[in-house]
Amino acid sequence: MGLADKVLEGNVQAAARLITGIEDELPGAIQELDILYPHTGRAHIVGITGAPGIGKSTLVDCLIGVFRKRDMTVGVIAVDPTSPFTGGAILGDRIRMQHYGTDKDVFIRSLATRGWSGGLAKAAISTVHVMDAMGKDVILIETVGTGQGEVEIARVADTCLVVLSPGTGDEIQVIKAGIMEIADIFVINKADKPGAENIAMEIEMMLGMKTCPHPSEADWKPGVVLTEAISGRGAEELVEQISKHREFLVCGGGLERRREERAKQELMGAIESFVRSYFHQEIERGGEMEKLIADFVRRKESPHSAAMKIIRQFTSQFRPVTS
Ligand SMILES: Nc1nc2c(ncn2[C@@H]2O[C@H](COP(=O)(O)OP(=O)(O)OP(=O)(O)O)[C@@H](O)[C@H]2O)c(=O)[nH]1
Ligand SMILES: [Mg+2]
Repeated sequence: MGLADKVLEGNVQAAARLITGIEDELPGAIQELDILYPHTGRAHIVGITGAPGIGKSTLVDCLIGVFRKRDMTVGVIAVDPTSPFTGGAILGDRIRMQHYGTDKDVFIRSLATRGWSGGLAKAAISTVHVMDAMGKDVILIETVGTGQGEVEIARVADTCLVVLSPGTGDEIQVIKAGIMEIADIFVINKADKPGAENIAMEIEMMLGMKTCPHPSEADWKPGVVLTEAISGRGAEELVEQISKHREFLVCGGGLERRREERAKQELMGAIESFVRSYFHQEIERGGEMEKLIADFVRRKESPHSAAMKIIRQFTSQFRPVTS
């Protein structure tokens, strides 16, 4: 039995091995993913983003609890864009979510990144597919807010939570980083600290001025939920909001639109990685490429004209057969 078949049976070890293969970009893992793909598309994908230390992992822990009470199965992907040498956040996530270490219906996985790049989103999307194929009802993706990266990860999610907390000056950052656009729900965590209500009010005010770029989602007004992840207060309401948002997406066509958007992004990613590795091999192999590179070095070709020649040659090999 192959890895993919075991994953479809919900085998955790097989899923873990497959995800490691995906991270290492092993060709075998990509083939297994191909087998899984028709079995995906059922899970609700929730992105959770916000500044370091804002309480995302603690919140994820609470959310798992609420979903489990509703008899829903959960997958968690903790993305750590910090240096692999610090390792702090990964360890932290493991410790904070260890409540569910023995629950077979909760599958938690950290994705170590080697610098933030498009590759991260690719590994995250593929990991989502694995958990989806395992039959997880909800998949939570925790990511640290670092600007561009979080916008990228937001595209992976059906529902995106932006977590803020009092006393961090986040209110201003929200506008700066264009976070307004990606938030489906705002979470003001650490509501036990003073100032939470004020942030909520500021967000509400900003929401009044927001325009939605997608007509199918223009009717959604992002909710603002106050939570206290250390005690679990607000977690039920947050799950309610998440369900409401899903319902809204399903009924209004937004889910289709988001998934189409994601499919395009995935397709582009697949094309890019194929083309990159193809040309990388070609350059390594030398041959005709070598002459072009030599011309390029001697300034006989510009980068653009050299690239065009190479691409023309490449596309002629892959021209579709017309009958
Ligand atoms: N007072 C208070 N502290 C909280 C709350 N939620 C989380 N914390 C604390 O905040 C600290 C950071 O929590 P994490 O859940 O690790 O935060 P995070 O956003 O996942 O952090 P990174 O993954 O490192 O970005 C921990 O010490 C938590 O106990 C809350 O609601 N109130
Ligand atoms: Mg964390």
